Amino acid sequence: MNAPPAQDPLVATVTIGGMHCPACSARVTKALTSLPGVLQAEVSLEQRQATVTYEPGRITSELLQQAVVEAGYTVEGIEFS
Ligand SMILES: [Cu+2]
Repeated sequence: MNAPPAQDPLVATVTIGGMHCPACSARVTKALTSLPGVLQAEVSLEQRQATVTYEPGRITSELLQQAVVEAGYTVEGIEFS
């Protein structure tokens, strides 16, 4: 048997303002995936949302917001599910 699995990853949905084109969404994707603890970030330009999969306990709304703002965009809402 393999080692016991780590805790199940969690998902946050971030609504982002200021994205206009695929280069924008790529920039946001890169900013989010570079956060320690983030496993995956899928950014939808059309829906203006990022779906962020992360390891429990390693991500806060402040960290998500900071990454997006530093990339040059705004956060309009964050939902943890
Ligand atoms: Cu753009």
